[in-house]
Amino acid sequence: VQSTVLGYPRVGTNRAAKKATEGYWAGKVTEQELQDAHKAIRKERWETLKEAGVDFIPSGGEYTLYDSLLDHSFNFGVIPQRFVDQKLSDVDTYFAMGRGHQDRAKGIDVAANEMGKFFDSNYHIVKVDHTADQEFTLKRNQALEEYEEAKALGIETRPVLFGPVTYLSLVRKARDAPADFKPIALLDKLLPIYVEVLESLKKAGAKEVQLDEQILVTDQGEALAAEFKKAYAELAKVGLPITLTTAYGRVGKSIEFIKDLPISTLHIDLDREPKQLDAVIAAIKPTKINLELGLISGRNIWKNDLNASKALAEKAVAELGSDRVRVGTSSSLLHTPLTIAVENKLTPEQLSWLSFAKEKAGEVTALAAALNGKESAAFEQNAKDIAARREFERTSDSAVRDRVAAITPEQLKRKAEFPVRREAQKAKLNLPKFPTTTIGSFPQTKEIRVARAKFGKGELTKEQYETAMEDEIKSVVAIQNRLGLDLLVHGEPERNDMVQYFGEQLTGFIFTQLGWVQSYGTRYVRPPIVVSDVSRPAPMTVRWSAYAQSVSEKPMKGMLTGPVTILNWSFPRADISKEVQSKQLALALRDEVVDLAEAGIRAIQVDEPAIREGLPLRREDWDAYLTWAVDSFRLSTSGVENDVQVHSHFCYSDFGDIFPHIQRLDADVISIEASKADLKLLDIFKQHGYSNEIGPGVYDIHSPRVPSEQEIKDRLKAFAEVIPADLLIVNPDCGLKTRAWKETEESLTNLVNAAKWARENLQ
Ligand code: THG
Ligand code: ZN
Repeated sequence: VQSTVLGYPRVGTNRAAKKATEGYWAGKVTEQELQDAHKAIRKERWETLKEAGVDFIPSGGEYTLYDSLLDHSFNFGVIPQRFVDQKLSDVDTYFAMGRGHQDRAKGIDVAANEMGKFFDSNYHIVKVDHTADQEFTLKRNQALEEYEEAKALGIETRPVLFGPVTYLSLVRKARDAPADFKPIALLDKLLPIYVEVLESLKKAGAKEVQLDEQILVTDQGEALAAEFKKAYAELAKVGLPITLTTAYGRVGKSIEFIKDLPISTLHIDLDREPKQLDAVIAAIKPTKINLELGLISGRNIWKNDLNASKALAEKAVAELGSDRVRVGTSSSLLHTPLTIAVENKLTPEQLSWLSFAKEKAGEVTALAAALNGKESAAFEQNAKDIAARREFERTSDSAVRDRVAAITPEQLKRKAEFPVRREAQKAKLNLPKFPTTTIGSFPQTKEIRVARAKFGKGELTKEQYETAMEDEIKSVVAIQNRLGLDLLVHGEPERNDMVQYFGEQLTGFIFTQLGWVQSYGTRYVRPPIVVSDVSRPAPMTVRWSAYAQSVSEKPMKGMLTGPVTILNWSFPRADISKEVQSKQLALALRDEVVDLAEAGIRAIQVDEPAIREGLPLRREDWDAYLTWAVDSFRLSTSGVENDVQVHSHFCYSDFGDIFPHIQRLDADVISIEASKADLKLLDIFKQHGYSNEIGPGVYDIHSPRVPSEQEIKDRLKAFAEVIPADLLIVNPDCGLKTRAWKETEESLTNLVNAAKWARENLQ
């Protein structure tokens, strides 16, 4: 039984990748130094996996300077004309495609390709535009280059690429392409590039290639049988054994055609979907296909129960024989932090529960060794650690458990229906028509970050820090008054990450010092870890919101992160369901919402930007998820009187398919991203309608560009054609923390003027 790791974090020790790349962007690192730094990180990764004893070590298309889907497009010569026109160097063209490029002096201003969430993870891929007449050329053979780079270090690797069907399923079609064009139609043109890469790898001595076809765990994958058949028949002609990998879910019915593909090995996810093992074994048993068992989770940070994994693997060995079975990670380890070895604030007990990428590589090889009949100390230690964790899990907080068990249907409902609440809120808030507001955060200036860092290091006393934050809040309130906004916010200067901030104030979470996980490009997050039952020992935000209200005549909106988003952007515990964890969070937030209202806060926003991202990949699983996700939101917001206006905000607009569930949240006001040129959102309204108040973002905050007053008027006019004018509120499309003050003030001035115009001119 051999061992495999599908992919590994790209961050490097001490976040070397981020430092090198951002240093290059800032002009402080030369291109040669940039490339050398990344080469050193690749070496470090390969050596780590080699030392761990992994048999199949990944190389090629899973390492990247920005994003690996972007790499594939660039390598295949898919460079939209607007980037070619800038005449930048290759590496600058590549970065421009990922993050845009602006250089006023040189007259360069080109917007990035769109980003999208990678399956149901918090990682973003860059989706390059493909035209209907797209041509492909092998501009760069990255898989071969990196295979040879590893070989020169004496390390044999398994080159990785996205499979052609998943590649074409994930990229974007150009905006001006015909409506019925889908990139998958380009398959015939793309296959010769893959053949060329596979031939070069075979010639260079590669033993096999790993083609990632995660699209096979989606419903969409089921409709692609013909494309898979065609693609793999073509690729198999090269004669290089193909390992086809799936991850993030179950292959489901698609196994019926997968088993007939001319591949040598199939990889399946047994972390998320252990139940699929029997069906997959039964399907491939009569074939010659090997089975790679994705047992060590690429999605969580818990130590694997090696004995349980061994039992599953033994089942496969009994059916297929040990030559046909391999064990590995369930997905790339890109979603996990690098190593627990550098964590110095976690207790030995906590550390004994956890396993990050490096430790997971060790689990993979310990499991393989055990299956090969070799006793290892690691295996024995694992059994002890798992037993200790199970013991800990039994020490539940009975008050929290009882409270979740006692949730009643009444707790999921506001006291009255929306029309009644609306009248009560109107009387209390006294807002004009087309009320203006913002999503919550204002620019996080350097001074704010410095103050927070100093407080963290003990260089500022609690009192000094709180005074600094209060001064900032006072100033943000004054600015909003000067701009003429109607519903104010405190600006969130006291917050770091919108999930971490709440996690830190709840019991049941632990935090890493250096557990960085890539979110996109050079941006990382440190997801909190849920380790036990969650509760709120004390109010979390009331002090700041109450202060802000005390220095404002106008109503102040309280700001919270919703239960589903806190859970999605954390590492959940594995011993109880996400539903229960989400409800525990919801109860903690419910208390906060009630406390805010009692402190005189009349509007409270509970953000759920991750509710769409957490949607299961299989439609048949949607209802179960949406039921508890929507119930959790309702539980957190329904404890208040009718006159408290509940808001919610969603960052991504791709929720056409779940819009009825957004309605079911029954927030009094929602704000959503709708500022992209194509305004797909308006179609959704035309189709479904929406009965509560709504603020479709009137401009895109993700760019420093200031929208003109006319532009915002035009947008409001377009919205008013599909949404009743008296339900419309006026806001930017997301929080302003990544923006500078200058453009923020200019943009909001235009927004306020456009709203005044709307009051006069839109019925
Ligand atoms: N929080 C969390 N997840 C998220 C977002 C978030 N996922 C989706 C989206 N927002 C991702 N966006 C970002 C934007 C900026 C950064 C990370 C994710 C970022 N990170 C800093 C960095 O890499 O330098 C580190 C920030 C820190 O010190 O904590 O800028 O808002 N959980
Ligand atoms: Zn947002």
